[in-house]
Amino acid sequence: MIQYYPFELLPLPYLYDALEPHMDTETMFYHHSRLLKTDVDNLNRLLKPYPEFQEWALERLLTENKSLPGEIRQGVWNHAGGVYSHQFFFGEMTPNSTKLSGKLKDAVLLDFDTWEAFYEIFFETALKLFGSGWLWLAADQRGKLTLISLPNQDTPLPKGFIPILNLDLWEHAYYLKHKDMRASYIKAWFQVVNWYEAERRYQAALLEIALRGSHPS
Ligand code: MN3
Repeated sequence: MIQYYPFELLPLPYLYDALEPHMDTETMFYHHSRLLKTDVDNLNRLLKPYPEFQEWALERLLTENKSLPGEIRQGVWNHAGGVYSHQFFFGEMTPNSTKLSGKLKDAVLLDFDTWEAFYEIFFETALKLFGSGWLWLAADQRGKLTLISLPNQDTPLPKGFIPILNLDLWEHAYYLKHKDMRASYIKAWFQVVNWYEAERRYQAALLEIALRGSHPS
């Protein structure tokens, strides 16, 4: 879904308590209804005096961020990044049991050798990210999977990567339930990843890469 100003707080695709016991109700409630809402409101506030940029889709505000006026560039980067990253994150979790499958499974095995090796490197990279930020699993221009650690609300979009999964590693994402034990949060997140959604995203990424290839910009 392509989104434009004024941006809205989109509902979660499940109830706040649906991911229990892995993702607790209180964290999901505050994370969505307060933290994401704040990013939505701040992004709208920044763009309100700039009708010319209200026509830009959410992703364009990130991919072409450097073209924005200096006085709103960093703020839009932060809050559009927050809106994009959180919608993406909330959209990739499910109370249902799913399994890595399809083309994404083939790519994981090709690029990381085994599921166990993928899990371990993902886990260790997420654990090591210093401070607040996100770990992204993304496809590069050739469809190869790569892990990208980024600080704050930064996204890998401006460098042409196509995100497949992202893990919120800000303390607000886990502190209420897991306190300072980031490792137990990462394990819990793996229990609720929607691998069917990840496969859908990866297939869409492959299509986008094929289209880019046939229409070089
Ligand atoms: Mn967050």
